[in-house]
Amino acid sequence: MAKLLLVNARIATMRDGRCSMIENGGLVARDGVITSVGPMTMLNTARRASDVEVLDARGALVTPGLIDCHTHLVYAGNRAKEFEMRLNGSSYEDIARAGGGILSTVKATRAAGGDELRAQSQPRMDALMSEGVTTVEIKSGYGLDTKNELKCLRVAQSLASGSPVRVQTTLLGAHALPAEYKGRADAYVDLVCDEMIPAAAKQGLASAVDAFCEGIGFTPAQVRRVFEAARKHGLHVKLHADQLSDLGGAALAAEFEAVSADHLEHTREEGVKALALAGTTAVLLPVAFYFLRETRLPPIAALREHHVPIAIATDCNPGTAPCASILTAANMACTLFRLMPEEALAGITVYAARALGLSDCGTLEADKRADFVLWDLEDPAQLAWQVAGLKPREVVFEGKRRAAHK
Ligand code: DI6
Ligand code: FE
Repeated sequence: MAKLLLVNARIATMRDGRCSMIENGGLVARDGVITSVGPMTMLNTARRASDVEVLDARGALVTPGLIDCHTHLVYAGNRAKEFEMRLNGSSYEDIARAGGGILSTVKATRAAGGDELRAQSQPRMDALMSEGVTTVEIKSGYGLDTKNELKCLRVAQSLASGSPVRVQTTLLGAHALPAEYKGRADAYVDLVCDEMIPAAAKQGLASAVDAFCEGIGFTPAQVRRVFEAARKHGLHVKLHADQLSDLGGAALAAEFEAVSADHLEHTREEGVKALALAGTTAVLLPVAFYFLRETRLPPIAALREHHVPIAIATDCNPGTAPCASILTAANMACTLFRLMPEEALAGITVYAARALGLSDCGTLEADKRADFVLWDLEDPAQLAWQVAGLKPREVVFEGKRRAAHK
């Protein structure tokens, strides 16, 4: 059995969302799973057996592996032209209604073969991993027909093969209405429910289903049908809810016991209460807020008051968040949404795991995966304080050491 012994570490376990540190701590992992964590004096540090690898942290700060729980990082092309259009005064919604936006990425993504799509997506995955990300959620949503949605999910899964990172895939067939279904949104929703969801479930290509509930996306009634189909196939649900307008998305997600409701800028207190009752995690996406220069803040005070767990993610996508940096998202969660650094760090570890319905990662405790990151930092708050440019000393994936990307 492979055993790893981490010694001389300052460990922020993130248990209960807290940054409280174990000074002079250590951790024992066996076969990729943590068996104990605590002060060095309490650990069984017997290291005579030849199969024990000792990792001397030399006083490094150690956090759980970071988790990006909301990305659309598999896509082809870029949207720099639309960025220029917006700088000249068009709105994101105007561009979408004129057939640009998501649909322009759909065109490029459909045209790309699987290898090409993988080659274009890989650098975004590498960028996340270089910051200490050990688990990434990736959504489809730029294929918008069965063949291309499944292609995107396969490419997403392939980014994890030959790599230590864990990928969780989500089918987002109900992201936008493809041009060939113009005026026939319900027929497209039939395709999502009757073909895409069953195929993705059968082929093991997705563990969750998401939808874009919005004026420029799908109505609550259509989302409901998508969720019913997901439920029938035993998949988790999550929702792009109340990003640009309040269609009651948070309450709808809660009604289906969604693992997460994401964005939430326009969610009102009833929606927050519904999330709390359902145990749904709120995922906040400050990079999209920044990039669209939004002004309406998500209901942070109400989320805190009702004890809704808050996760933070990049939303990495070409239209509203061309950003493959989880630490930038954590920083913006503090600067733009006024989260405390401890909340931001919990948002990219323990609560990000919860937003994915994962109970085996996100904290450093016995029985969790031995995914952790060594940082040459004094204070864990520095992870959210620094604006760009922070890299870990080393990342350990399931108890296996891997030198950090430079
Ligand atoms: N909300 C978003 O912020 C992204 N998708 C979504 O449903 C934007 C996707 C894009 O513009 O390409
Ligand atoms: Fe998104």
